[in-house]
Amino acid sequence: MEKNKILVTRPQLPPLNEFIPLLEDIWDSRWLTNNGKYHQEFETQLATFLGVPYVSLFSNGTLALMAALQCLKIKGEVITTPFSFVATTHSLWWNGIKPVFVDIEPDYCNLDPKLIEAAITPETTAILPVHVYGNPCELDEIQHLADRYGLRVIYDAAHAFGVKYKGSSVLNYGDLSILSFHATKVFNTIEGGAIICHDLKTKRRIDYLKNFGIADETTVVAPGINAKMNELQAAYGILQLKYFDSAIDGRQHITEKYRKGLKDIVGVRYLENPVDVDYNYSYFPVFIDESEFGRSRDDVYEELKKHNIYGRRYFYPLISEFSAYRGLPSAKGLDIAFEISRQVICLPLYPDLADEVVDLVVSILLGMQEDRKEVPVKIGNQNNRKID
Ligand code: T4K
Repeated sequence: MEKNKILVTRPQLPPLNEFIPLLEDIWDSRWLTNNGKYHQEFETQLATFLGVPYVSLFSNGTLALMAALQCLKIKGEVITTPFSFVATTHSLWWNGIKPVFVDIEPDYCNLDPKLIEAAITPETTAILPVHVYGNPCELDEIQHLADRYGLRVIYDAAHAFGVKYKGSSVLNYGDLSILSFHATKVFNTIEGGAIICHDLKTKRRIDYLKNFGIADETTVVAPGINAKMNELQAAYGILQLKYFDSAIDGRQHITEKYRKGLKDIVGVRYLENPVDVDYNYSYFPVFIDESEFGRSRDDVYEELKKHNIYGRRYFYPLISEFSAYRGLPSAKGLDIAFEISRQVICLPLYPDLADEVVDLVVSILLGMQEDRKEVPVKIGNQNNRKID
């Protein structure tokens, strides 16, 4: 039963026979971590691959976020989105920064730049937007606001590995961007992450911060942390780069198949690729409009589970609903994010997902809609369902 479960994602691994010689080399060298040769090589290759100036590897995306905030000495209040994985806001909390939630726009579920200005106070120092599902935020508008108010911008680009806007990496926007290479991401190093920055001085500072602030044997220049990626993961990451493009092709194929299958189902919305964007097909969220589809998002979630298909409700509940944050004044009135979080379900998506699974998901959704059509029309329907 466990084995037959179709989960929302399945990590892509490099061929084991290619990894073993690298492991043997690491075994021979006895150099396991602390800026080893694979770490250095992976940073160089990644920068070229992504088309960015500098990459600093981390042991995960959360520590990369925390260190990015430290690097820019961010304090006070930071404007961010409630529609993300909790790590985005937790990184602020761990730095003693007050999160200020601003609602999202309904199309791509990213921070709504039109609402940012009203949330700026004398305490605001930065904006922490997220490229949710890998779809870029309104990059130019956010930068314009940041310039106008003297704010820093740190992008949580955990979902945006390989995404380009107008031919250039989205990671080139803002002051810093962070990536996650967690097992569930389009590009994984088992666990892992990175900060992308624009100049060598900043990279040096980031590199100190991820290694206890150590500059040399007798000098500690900052209260750093331990957030280094080890040699095994760096070697694994170098191998993964070779397979990224084919993985994206596989994801694109599955995404297009879903879109084709779902296009005529009323009340099921999916995202098209944004204009001017080379997308990475990292997630396939669908949004269930209960009043049109006749069944709720949770009905869909449960129905899929009956067929051993485990979608995930990323991101439900909102971060602003969790106990640590719900007392904040900005946790209220996030109407669009609230609505979207009740509609969204991410369907299984990974490069080698079988076409038959997509067909099954589509037929389950079609079947649910058919069932709805058979519901007799009642006057004053308690569920407020629209009957075609
Ligand atoms: N910012 C954003 C916007 C993020 O989305 C994340 C992480 C971060 C920051 C922080 O980056 P990291 O510190 O994680 O590098 C998962 C991931 O753990 C998390 O990395 C990710 N976002 C988040 C969106 O998803 P869960 O709690 O959903 O993970 P889990 O264990 O339930 O796994 C999800 C699915 O993947 C399951 O169906 C099982 C499958 N899976 C999972 C693992 C770990 C596998 O098939 N193999 C595996 O090895 O959080």
